[in-house]
This record gives sequence, C-alpha cells and structure tokens, in this order.
Amino acid sequence: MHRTSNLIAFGLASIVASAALAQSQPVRMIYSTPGYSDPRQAFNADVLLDRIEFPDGVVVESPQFVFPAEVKQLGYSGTLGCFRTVNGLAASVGLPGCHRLEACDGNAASISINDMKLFPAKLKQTIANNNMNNRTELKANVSFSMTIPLATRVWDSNFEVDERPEIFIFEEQGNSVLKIQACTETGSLLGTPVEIRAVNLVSALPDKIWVGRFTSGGLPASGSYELKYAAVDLTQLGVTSVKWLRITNAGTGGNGSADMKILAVDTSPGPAAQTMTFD
Ligand SMILES: [Ca+2]
Ligand SMILES: [Ca+2]
Ligand SMILES: [Ca+2]
Ligand SMILES: [Ca+2]
Repeated sequence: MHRTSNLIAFGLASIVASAALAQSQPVRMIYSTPGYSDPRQAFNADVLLDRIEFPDGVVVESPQFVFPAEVKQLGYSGTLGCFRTVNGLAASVGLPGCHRLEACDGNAASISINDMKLFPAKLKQTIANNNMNNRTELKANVSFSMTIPLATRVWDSNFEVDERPEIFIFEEQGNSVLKIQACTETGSLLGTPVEIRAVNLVSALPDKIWVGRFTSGGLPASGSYELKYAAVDLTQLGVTSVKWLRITNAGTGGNGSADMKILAVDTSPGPAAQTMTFD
C-alpha cells in the first residue's frame, strides 16, 4: 500500500513539470440554467455549476463538491448596506433574494450584535450550494473576515504544485481582493496565506458563466454579468489537507470589494493512502 501511494505520487509528479505552463489547459466548468436556453437570461433564477473537469480527465460532479458547513468568527468593518447575500428572486437553489447584514435582527437602521450572530447562517445558506447566482456581496472600502469549516477535510491530489486545484473561489466581474489561509478549529493560522487579486480571477471555460446583480436598494438589476474564478492548489496554501479556512479582505491593500462563492473538491487518492505515505 505504501508503495502504491508512492507510485501515485510519482505518476502525478510527471505532470508537475508542465504545470507551470498549464494555464493554457485550465479546468472546464460545466453549468446549466434550467428553464433558460440562453444562460444570460437566467440572472434572476438558477445558474447551477454541475461539474468541474480537470485537464487530465478527472471529473468532479456537483454532489461531490465540498462546501462550507458553517460560517464562524464573522468580522465586519463598514457601514450599512455594504454586506449582503444575493440570489435570483426566482431561484430554487439557495437563499433567494437579497439579505442585508443589518436587517437580520428586524431593525435595518443599525448593525447590532444580534445581526452579527444571525448573519452567518444566511452566509452559510448562500455559499453552500452550487447556484452561482447565490453569493455573498461586499461593497468597496469595507472589510470582512470569516472562518469556514469545510463539510469534510479535503486532501491535496499531489503534495507538489499540481494541475488539480482543490479550492475554487468565484467572484462577479473578477475585481475582488481577498486572502485565504488554512487554520485550525481554534483559529490558529496554518501554512501560507494566498491572496486572490483581479489578475488571479479568470473566465470560465468552455463557456463564460453569467450571473445576476442587485441594485444598492436591494432590487434585481437587469442584465447579466460575468462570474470569474480563481483556483488554488493546497500546496500554494502550504498544507497537504484542509478543513478550516480563514477568509478575509483585511490588509490586502485592495479596494475592499469582495463578493464571493467558494467550494472545494477532493481528487486525492484518498486520505488513507495519503496518510500511509507518512507511516
Ligand atoms: Ca440591525
Ligand atoms: Ca492539488
Ligand atoms: Ca498540490
Ligand atoms: Ca466583484
């Protein structure tokens, strides 16, 4: 078994040599818009990511996506109306409509301790599904932080930099700046932080993904906007597996805007095989 693990690692290592040039061979994001033959018309409904196809033929279907199980340790520094969840009013997957942080306690005139306690459940509902219309949204010049435990621990497919990334961050228009880092359950940071900037956010292939937007007043805006994504291999995060992630836009020096959707995939040979490498 030990030998098998090494062979798997060795076999994948041969891919790594070309991984630095693999930008020309990105993953394929296959999505659907039930009820809409034109994906650009589904901006007020469901835009469902069905699977991710890796260049080496490995495919991960949406039931195997690993979403955040919770949102914890929420931090926010900003004014009213700048931190909210969005999703099509006609969406059947996720939390429909627009929900603002300050409205959670029934009084939208201020941000209370109760708002901060109640909003994480809405954030979790928003992120933990494959409807790309359902995202957290942050206006410019404010900052947020949160800790998310993934539903299951995810292992790196290869302990070198490889062409099967584990973490996918989606962002409307690709203008976010945010930082992700592995951490422990108690919040101690692990490994290396990875900063996601506009340059890291790319168009989905084979087809661009189109999503909706809400006005600052919380009403659906007309038209569709491109959703971009950044892919992160766990090696970049300086870990071989991850369960807890700290996400923040604080200290990134960006403009603060950071709407977000995040999911993870596990294409590793299996935790048992990975662990045996170290036996
Ligand atoms: Ca309030
Ligand atoms: Ca990997
Ligand atoms: Ca790796
Ligand atoms: Ca954005």
